[in-house]
Amino acid sequence: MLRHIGSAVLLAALLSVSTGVGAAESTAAAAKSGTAKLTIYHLEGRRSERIVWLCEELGIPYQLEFKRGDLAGSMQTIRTVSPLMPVAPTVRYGDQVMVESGAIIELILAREGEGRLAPAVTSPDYPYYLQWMHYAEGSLAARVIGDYRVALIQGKPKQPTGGYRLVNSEDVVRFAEDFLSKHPWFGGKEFSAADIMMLFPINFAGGLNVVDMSAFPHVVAWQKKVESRPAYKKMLSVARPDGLIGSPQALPKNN
Ligand SMILES: N[C@@H](CCC(=O)N[C@@H](CS)C(=O)NCC(=O)O)C(=O)O
Repeated sequence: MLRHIGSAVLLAALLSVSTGVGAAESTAAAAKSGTAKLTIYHLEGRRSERIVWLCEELGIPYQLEFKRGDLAGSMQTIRTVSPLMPVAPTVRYGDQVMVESGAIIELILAREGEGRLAPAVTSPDYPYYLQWMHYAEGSLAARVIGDYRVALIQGKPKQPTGGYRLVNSEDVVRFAEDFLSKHPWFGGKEFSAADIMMLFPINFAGGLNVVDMSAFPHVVAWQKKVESRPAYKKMLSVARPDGLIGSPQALPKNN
């Protein structure tokens, strides 16, 4: 038991604040405007990239706050803004502070999207869009990160015996694969914010060997397609200037 608690604490550190990456540099302000109403408190390579990417797709101004190369320092800044729920993304929008990337994206789209990056509510694509917007965190990230944590501690999770089989990381990616074999984007016919939501957990699943992505060619093709978008590349240049840093430890392949 003690071993498990110790491992969980170690993992929380790996996933968030303690990376052993060099000394803190001054806060990188990749702001497009000093007067932006949106400030994004960011950790390089983490979910806050979704908000930067969204803003780049929409062409709306934002102020980006993080300490380059220093995840612990960036997290310290986040703690000052959101002490009870220090996570990335945290944003300040006007005079309100908000967490939860999906909700932040919906807010920005509702107020500033002017109908972009989401199908019309009356479109047959709208239910798909909503499903994947929520699936990204609710089903996909939850399973993938849960399975990853268990696998780090005790190897690949075993299915319980007795006939009841839990949905696992392969299952949640397979569902995405099936959808993408019939639709070009998670929002149906057009690229949308649902694609922005889905990329982080898909990259986590494949990049850390939680799921063998070679079994899911439509997902891999979609990954390449979204990562080639100019707005995604712009996001990388401002929000991940030194590539992925402080990545959690990958699982052994085919573990
Ligand atoms: N469901 C949340 C998850 C936020 C979250 O857990 N972010 C990670 C970075 S990707 C984090 O800040 N982790 C810090 C920790 O768990 O201590 C969202 O989508 O915004």
